[in-house]
Amino acid sequence: MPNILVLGGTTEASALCRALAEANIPATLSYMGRVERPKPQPIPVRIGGFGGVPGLIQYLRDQQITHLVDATHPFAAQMSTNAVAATQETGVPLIALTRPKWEPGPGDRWHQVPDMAAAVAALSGPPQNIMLAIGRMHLAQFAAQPQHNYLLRLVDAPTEVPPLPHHTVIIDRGPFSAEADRALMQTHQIALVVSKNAGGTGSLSKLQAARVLGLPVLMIERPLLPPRQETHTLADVLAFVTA
Ligand code: 3Y8
Ligand code: NAP
Repeated sequence: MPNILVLGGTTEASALCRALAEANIPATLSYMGRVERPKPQPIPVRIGGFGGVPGLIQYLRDQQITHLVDATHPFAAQMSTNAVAATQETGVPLIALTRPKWEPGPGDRWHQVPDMAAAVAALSGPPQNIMLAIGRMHLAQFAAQPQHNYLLRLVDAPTEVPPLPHHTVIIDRGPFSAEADRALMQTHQIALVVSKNAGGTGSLSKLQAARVLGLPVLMIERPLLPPRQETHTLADVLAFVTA
């Protein structure tokens, strides 16, 4: 009998959990516990780190996990790296459910940078109204460019004031709509949008809005991950976990 562990936190992970529940395949979804109210799921959920690779190895063995599905966000590089190491050690089969990265299309004005530090460095110009749609974890890095007016979109209200002298906080979680994002950008007279290349549909809206408004986008490329089996489709994952 399969016993699946899904590393979640994405739209695709939630879709997989619905499919596993419908197929009556025993599975557990794992959240890190980053946000106050993670999305309810149709299968049992565990919340919290495992304790590095050793902790994940212990969990896989204690829970007799038969397959590990890494459906984390493409920027969750540490979790994905740990999943590769722990499954190499235990022999538990691993597949990653990922989404294709976004590519610029007609009308897009992208400036692609390799990582967060390069994005910060790219903002060394005169003050602008900038939409930082990258969440909470990396905000402090942008204190190196205090001259801008930042529009911050966060899942939860920040526990401490972000270290940015001029900022406005919007509390909202995706998925978002292009129409609402366009209105938000116009209200705040946004001149530049900073985005991770997350892929998927949950935060595509800001790119669609930027395209309609002819705004430039500073696009942060995904971190490198160790090689592992990957798929973009639920069907492949369901076949993998029932093989
Ligand atoms: C805790 C669990 C689902 C999953 C929905 C997706 C879409 C909506 C869009 C913007 C971009 C951002 C952020 C974002 C999106 C989906 C997906 C996605 C981006 C939740 C969730 C958890 C998190 C963690 C959170 C991070 C933050 C990143 C906000 C649930 C809502 C910016 C990534 O305050 C914090 O500490 C937030 C941390 C990691 C990145 C950061 O650096 O701050 N996601 N997001 C997961 C856990 O505890 O394990 O409640 O659903 C999930 C979702 N957020 O099932 O429908 O699939 O990507 N998440 C980015 O892409 O840039 C918002 O504002 O335009
Ligand atoms: P990360 O930097 O790759 O992971 C840091 C540590 O957090 C991991 O080593 C692990 O701790 C713990 N962790 C991460 N994801 C976990 C999970 N699903 N279940 C249990 N523990 C987890 O991860 P992150 O970027 O902070 O992402 C955290 C969560 O938010 C993930 O579920 C991810 O899918 C989701 N998310 C992230 C982003 C983003 O932009 N990074 C966007 C949307 C959703 P231990 O070493 O102790 O096991």
